[in-house]
Amino acid sequence: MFSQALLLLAAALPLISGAPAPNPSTVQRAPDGTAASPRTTHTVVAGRPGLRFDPENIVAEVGSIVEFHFLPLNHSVVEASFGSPCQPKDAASFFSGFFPVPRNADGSASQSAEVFQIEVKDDKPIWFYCAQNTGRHCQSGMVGVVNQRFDSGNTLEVFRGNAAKVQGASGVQAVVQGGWRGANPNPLGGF
Ligand SMILES: *[C@@H]1O[C@H](CO)[C@@H](O)[C@H](O)[C@H]1NC(C)=O
Ligand SMILES: [Cu+2]
Repeated sequence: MFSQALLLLAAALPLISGAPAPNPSTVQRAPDGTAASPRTTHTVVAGRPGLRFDPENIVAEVGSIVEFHFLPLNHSVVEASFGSPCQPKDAASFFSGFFPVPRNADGSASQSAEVFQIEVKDDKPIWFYCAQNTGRHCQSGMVGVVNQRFDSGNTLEVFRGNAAKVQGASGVQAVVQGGWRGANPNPLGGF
């Protein structure tokens, strides 16, 4: 009962103060006092079709998981800032490491036995790119975003356009960080 009252209060406060009401996913995520809220997993496939993430413009509620699956040949995902498309946002930016995946001899779909997961910790946009420099994946458009602000000029198309203008190499992090890399819990995910 106490936490329910708290939730109602939290929902009402912004109305009193004149600030925008919280979006439903923020309210939904408030602690319910009994168990953690179930998490939604959003699957993103790196390398389909070609040098792209699919989907590449993801809407994911706070608290949900974005799970990257990797196709041939050798992709990765790194967090960037909007203003600097092919470089890590900062020292703490997530980095999946590279996922070398051979093509199946018969041409059928193959994907890495491992995935990389990040948690959506707040409702700010999360810009990301593939740091494979062989073939200049970021500069070729292998970029994406979680929770783009659709009322802002900072769109995925502008980000991709700026990535295409990057002259130098893409940046990587020294170590896998900022997420979880491990055995694919959903081998058919995204297919
Ligand atoms: C995958 O790409 C990374 C970065 O370019 C490279 O260091 C690594 O050797 C590649 N792995 C394979 C098996 O090609
Ligand atoms: Cu790539």
